[in-house]
Amino acid sequence: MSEQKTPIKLLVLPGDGVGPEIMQEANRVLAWLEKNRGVTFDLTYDLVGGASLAEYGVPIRDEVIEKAWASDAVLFGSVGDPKWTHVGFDKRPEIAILKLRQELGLFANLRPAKVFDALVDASTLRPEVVRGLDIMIVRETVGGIYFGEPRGIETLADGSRRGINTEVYTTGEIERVARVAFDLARKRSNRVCSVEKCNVMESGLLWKEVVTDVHGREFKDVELSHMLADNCAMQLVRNPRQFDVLVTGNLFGDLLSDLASMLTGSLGMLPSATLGAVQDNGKRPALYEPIHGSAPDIAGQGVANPIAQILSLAMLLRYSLDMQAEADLIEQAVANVLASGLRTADIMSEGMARVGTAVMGEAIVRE
Ligand code: GGG
Repeated sequence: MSEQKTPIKLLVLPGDGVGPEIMQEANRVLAWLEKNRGVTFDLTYDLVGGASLAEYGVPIRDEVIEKAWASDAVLFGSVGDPKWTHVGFDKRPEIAILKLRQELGLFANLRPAKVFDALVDASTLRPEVVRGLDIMIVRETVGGIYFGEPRGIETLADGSRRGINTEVYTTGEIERVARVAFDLARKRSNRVCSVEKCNVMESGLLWKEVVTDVHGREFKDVELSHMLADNCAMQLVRNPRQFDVLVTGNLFGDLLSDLASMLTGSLGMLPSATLGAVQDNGKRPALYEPIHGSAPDIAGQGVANPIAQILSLAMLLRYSLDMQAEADLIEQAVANVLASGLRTADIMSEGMARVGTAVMGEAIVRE
């Protein structure tokens, strides 16, 4: 990286639970980059989720959305706090991330599931099934059943209640996320598997049709296959290395990526990038966050795994700033630290050295 003059504007939103602890470790990496790679960050911090509810009475303020638009990228921690479980839906901490995705139009959530050599034994599957696993799940994030109307809980004439959510996808929403998946596949092993439930869902039928059309029109060089979501869950556990890029809707992507995380050893290992459309000014809104939530059961104990947060920063460097060498350095540092035997509790195995959040973060920076 050559000497860079204009500071890179990052909005940093640590959130709830373990969010602030793991963000501190990503901060160490940012400080290292400033010191050693001639880059300057202009960091703005703000509250989201339960932390924002406690201070401002809302999970996210409009001002935070505006700050996100004004930034080069958003680095997000995690949201969720059991204290706010019994409030109305619009007062849940999780609304913060859903609203950020919606307002910034962040429609493509890239969730890589990669097995580090040192962690093959930490996987829930046998080492020979997961060694070298490297898949990319592309999850649609602003449509589908999370946002479709009608939705709500209504009381029926007999006094019983009915909860409603609706799965809705338009051709445009499917086309743009399919393009992201095909583009990514071209830079990888050139294979896309599109996942839906077209045997029982109209939206799944349209999903399959539209992905097939986009493929036929623009990406004939990429190998395309289709799979039902239930079969995909089974295949991910049976033989995950058959996949390269998976593209799917909001709900299936959420479920399948959590499943895939266990193939890598822990939910604490998986980073993500959520990308929007390139704007007229050439900027592309983007948010980077671990796929895991706030883990309130271990918050404040200094034991959370900071790797997903640090790898999310590596994705930010790669996708928003085109700092490929620096992203590679971070990923290699994580691999080396794991190879040296350091483990947080979630990836601990016999004979390894158990460490807390800060020691893991420091070791990655030192490496
Ligand atoms: N870092 C991810 C996070 O905080 N997740 C909490 C959550 O509930 N997210 C909903 C979603 O990813 O759709």
